[in-house]
Amino acid sequence: MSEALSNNTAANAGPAFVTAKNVDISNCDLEQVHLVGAIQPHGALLVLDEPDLRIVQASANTLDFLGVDSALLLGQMIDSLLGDANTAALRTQLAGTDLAGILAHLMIVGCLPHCAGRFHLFGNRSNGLLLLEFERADTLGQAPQSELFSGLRDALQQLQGASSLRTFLQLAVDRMRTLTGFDRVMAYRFDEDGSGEVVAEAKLPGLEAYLGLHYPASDIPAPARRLFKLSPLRHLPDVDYVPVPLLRAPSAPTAETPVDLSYSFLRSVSVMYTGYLRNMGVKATLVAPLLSGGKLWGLLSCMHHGEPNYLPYERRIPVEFFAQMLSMLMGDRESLDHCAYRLRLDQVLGQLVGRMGRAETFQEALAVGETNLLSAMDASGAALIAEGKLTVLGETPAHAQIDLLAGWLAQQGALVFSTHRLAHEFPAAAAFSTVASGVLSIRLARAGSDRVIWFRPEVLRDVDWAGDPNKPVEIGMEDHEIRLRPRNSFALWKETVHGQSRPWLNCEIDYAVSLRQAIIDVIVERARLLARANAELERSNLELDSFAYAASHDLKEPLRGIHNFAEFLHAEDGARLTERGRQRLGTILRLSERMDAMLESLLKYSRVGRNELDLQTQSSAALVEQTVELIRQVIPGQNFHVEVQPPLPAICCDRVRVAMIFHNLIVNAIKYNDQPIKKVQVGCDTTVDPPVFFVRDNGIGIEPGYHQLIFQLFRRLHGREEYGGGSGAGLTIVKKAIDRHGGSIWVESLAGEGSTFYFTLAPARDAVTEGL
Ligand code: BLA
Repeated sequence: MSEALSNNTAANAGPAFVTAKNVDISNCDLEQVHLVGAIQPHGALLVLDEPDLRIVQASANTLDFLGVDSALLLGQMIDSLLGDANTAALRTQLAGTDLAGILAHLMIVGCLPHCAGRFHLFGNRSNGLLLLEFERADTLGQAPQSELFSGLRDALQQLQGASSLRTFLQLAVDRMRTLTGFDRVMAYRFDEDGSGEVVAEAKLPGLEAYLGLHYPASDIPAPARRLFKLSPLRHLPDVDYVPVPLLRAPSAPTAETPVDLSYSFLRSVSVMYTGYLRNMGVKATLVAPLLSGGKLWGLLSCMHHGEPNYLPYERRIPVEFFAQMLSMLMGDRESLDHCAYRLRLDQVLGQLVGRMGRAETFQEALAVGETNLLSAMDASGAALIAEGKLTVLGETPAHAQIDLLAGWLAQQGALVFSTHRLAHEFPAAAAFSTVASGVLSIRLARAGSDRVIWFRPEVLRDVDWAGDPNKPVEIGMEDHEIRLRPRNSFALWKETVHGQSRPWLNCEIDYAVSLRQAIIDVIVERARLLARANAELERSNLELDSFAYAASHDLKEPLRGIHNFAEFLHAEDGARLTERGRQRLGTILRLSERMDAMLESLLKYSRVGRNELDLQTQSSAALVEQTVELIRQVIPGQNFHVEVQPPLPAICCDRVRVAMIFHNLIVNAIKYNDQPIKKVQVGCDTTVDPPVFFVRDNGIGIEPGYHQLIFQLFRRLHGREEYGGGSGAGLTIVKKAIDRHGGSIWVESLAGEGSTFYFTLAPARDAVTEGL
């Protein structure tokens, strides 16, 4: 026997055998099942060199199977086995076929020099070697072709008409059982974690049902899964077979790697698998992968319990064809199942997009009203986090918990994130797993935590395992060596699964992605419109400023004329006027002076808007200090005290305009003040972004009803001569200078209790349009 041989007797050792000395449960995954160096006995295998077709390896059963002892075949050309005619036909076949990545049916050979039968000949090329597999051609017991095809056609029609995936799979297993004659046929679906569940079953009455049972991922290790992708059908006709070793020419180096049997149909299987099958009372198997959308969705697994069951090639062909047809129909069927739901979600998406176009804000469109984030979506709650504000719908975790989750989601970085086992990935979520074991979330901005999150509650689920999933193997003593064996007991093992919700469907994730795109389109469009409106506003402001400048500048000259001539009149002819006339002349003079002061203010106001800002970083403390110094010089004699509260930050601003802002606010604080000692405090809250400056006084205060009016041009709250007069433009100019920096100004005050003016010199941080 070959060293690499794997069989069911414990005496064998080699790379295919797993012992407890080098194993934990994960090393089933390491077993090189494709390098097993042996085949099952229902065929024969030769390994040839090309191009001369010399036999370098032969399975030990060629005498029984093909009439020539394998020892005699080794080193010979293939003609010695096949005869000239067959060899010539084979060469023609080989010349026209690429045999890499496939086991192709090459031809039927008969009239061999040493043997009477007819054989199917299959071929595969790998690592520079040609593998030829022989299986007996069977002419007995075949159904006529027409019967076979009409059976398949009926099956196809029924499957297409199936109303759900469940009925589809039931039809599939029923039909598969008729086609194969196996005692039991199961549809087995893989879960994301590699474990699986029997989701449909057709069986002989009286056999124990496996329907609904779950099997752990380790029952079908990775090497076995890999092979599913390579061959459309796997067959083990007799679980108790004696493996047939592959023999090499005596001259072959013994250290040579065993030939790769990944594509071989006859390959001998792992003892772990046969051990497992025996434990299940299985005598023969046939397994076909089920693919959906190109991914391994599950298996069609056929088992025979009473006796071995060999399906010759002629009968396997329709089975293989049927299994591939099922895979093709599966993808359609799965998406069809959710068709109505998908349609409803599409409708809601359309409505939400429409509403976002009309509503003030997208938050309002998504969270208020009959159609909202929760409509149609199979979720129990939703949260919308936008511009730092949280809005919730339905059943959700507490606000602080949502904040915590949003922070974690932001770290994950994905545009779309979904899980139906949140606490497994984010342990802190265990605290709210009853409401949110399932989470689907879309990110709305590149930075920041703006996002939509849908929640699904925990669903406690009972899983029926076929035996304890945590102990898929048993350790036994054989030949004084400890060996792993597939577990013996398939006793029902019930487990209640915690911390999981229903999984999210593809159509739900698609919907979330589309909604995300729609929200982002709306945000971008809004930002674009806002930018355009701002640009227009800026232009019209500039025009207005130019107009104000021109008007006030041009009006000043005629006004000066009026004032001068009135003064001349007063100086030269004043004595001749009546008392009333003199008084009227005095009024003309006063009014023209006032108008001049107003025009001057208007000029200043327009200047604030017209010229570019000269932005430079400077110390606001120094700026305030110089301003206060200046004020001391222009209003001497007043009893006032300005207290500057540190720290005042360094700021990037236009020095002249900001000095003017502080100047106006501090002068107002002294002017509108009837206290014996006029106190002014200047300071800044630097803990917020942007920092907020304030100028506080103990003056006369402003009634709340006037808090907006005071910023309007030439708006005065007192008599013209009260509180030192003035044109009533100071605060308007201050506001304009602040607006130009992108900041804002507001006042807190009550009549008689002093006022505090607050202002910023930069725009408020806007999280939504930031970095989409
Ligand atoms: C292979 N195990 C397999 C295969 C299936 C299963 C379908 C592939 C069979 C093939 O390729 O022909 C398991 N079959 C199932 C299950 C169901 C079914 C779960 O019908 C459920 C209804 N197997 C074990 C344990 C081990 C193990 C405990 O159960 C090892 C620790 C190993 N299984 C194992 C190995 C193979 C395998 C090594 C590969 C066999 C081979 O192709 O050589």
